Amino acid sequence: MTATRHRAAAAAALALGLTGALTACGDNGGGDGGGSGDRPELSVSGAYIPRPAMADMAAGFLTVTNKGGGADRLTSITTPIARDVTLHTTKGTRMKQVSSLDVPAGGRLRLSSGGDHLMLTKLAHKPKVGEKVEFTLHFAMSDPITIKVPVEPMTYRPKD
Ligand SMILES: [Cu+2]
Repeated sequence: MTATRHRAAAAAALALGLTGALTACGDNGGGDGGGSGDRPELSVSGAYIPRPAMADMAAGFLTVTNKGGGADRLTSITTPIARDVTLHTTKGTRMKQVSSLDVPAGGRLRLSSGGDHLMLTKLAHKPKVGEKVEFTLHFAMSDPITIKVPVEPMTYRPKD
């Protein structure tokens, strides 16, 4: 049972190209012990929600920076203010819902006005300027990260 499970996990890790995860299984007697060199190291900055025009839908923007040597993916976001949060990419003027967004190793995932974004629907209430909304970001590899996201005026643009 355990061996089967382990093999399944190893196969899954292989399929994803996660050699670091395999080393962590400890079967190969490798000497370097893994370290953090091939793992993602994430932080979140610049998050905000523009005050929505409508009562039932809002957008969200933020940046996830990855200082680690391993890639990760943002897979979902949960928040008390919305029953549904979806991830959208924007190509030109077309918006498409996706199941995850890449956070490249040594790079960042930037969600910004006019680009990729979060869509909050089924709102518990309409967010007000000055309010802080809790977001929990879920990733394929890393532990969840919880942040407080300020609601900003519709015209707000981040400085960078
Ligand atoms: Cu959208």
